[in-house]
Amino acid sequence: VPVGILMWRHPLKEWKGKGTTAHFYEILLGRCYTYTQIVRPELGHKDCQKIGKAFTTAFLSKDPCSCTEQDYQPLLELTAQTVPCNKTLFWSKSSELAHDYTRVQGDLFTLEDTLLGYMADGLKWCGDPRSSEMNYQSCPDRREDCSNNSFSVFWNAVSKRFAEDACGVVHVVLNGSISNTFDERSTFGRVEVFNLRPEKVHQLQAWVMHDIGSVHSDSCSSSSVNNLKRILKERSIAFSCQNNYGPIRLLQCVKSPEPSSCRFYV
Ligand code: N1C
Repeated sequence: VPVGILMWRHPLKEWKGKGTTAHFYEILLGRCYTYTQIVRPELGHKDCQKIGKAFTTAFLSKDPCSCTEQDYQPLLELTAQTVPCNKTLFWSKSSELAHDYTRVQGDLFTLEDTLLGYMADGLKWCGDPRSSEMNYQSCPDRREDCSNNSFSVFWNAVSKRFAEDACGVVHVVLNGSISNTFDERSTFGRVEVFNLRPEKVHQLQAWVMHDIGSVHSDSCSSSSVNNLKRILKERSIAFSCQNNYGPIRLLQCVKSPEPSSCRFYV
């Protein structure tokens, strides 16, 4: 028998989206150790080997288009983490700004400032039912292939838990330079808002930030933000909103010190 035939394997299915991030498992483990040993040494007891295994077990050898939140349950249990009340920061279409802010305001947590969010941030992953390996060639695209794909389902599950765990006054950074400042189809609008627990979340405080120099397109009084206000009212959670919240504005200005809109700070 020609050697070539013995070595033949099922080709992995081709999807429209980019494949698993190269060195996915090593990055995952490295980030787990960085987080639990250096960023938050109080979590030094977490077992990163076990966490890494639970992560890959959730999606390997499975159809990446029929993923369920249940698949990630063991991983969620191993990465349980308490965020203090009043310290949760959500964001929507404002990832960079929100993370810039938690970097200087170290007591606030976005999901990426918790262990599991930190590990998965920016990575892509999927498996294949006919192989025990990751598919580095392609993964399902949320729009063009399927919405129940391995990473969309993951972000839904962890965002849900993050919101369920929140307590006290919680915050959200929204992008006022796009038309849909509050987008009901975003993870924040679809998952997080509906999983806040009214019995322990007293208020949601929104900060609507405008890009420096952009035309003022949406603000606290816009219809999309009013929609958020209405949803929260129905859920008995108080709402407050501030345009261009000073401390975050200052960070925008540091990154873009020229425009006249920043002169106030100089
Ligand atoms: O859909 P979004 O924003 O409103 O999601 C943001 C919202 C945050 O409050 C987070 O807690 O949902 C959580 N979240 C993440 O933390 C996260 N990290 C990376 C949701 N999605 C996250 N990603 C990836 O960004 C993921 O691939 C998802 O599809 C995008 C969502 O970004 P968005 O539309 O700006």
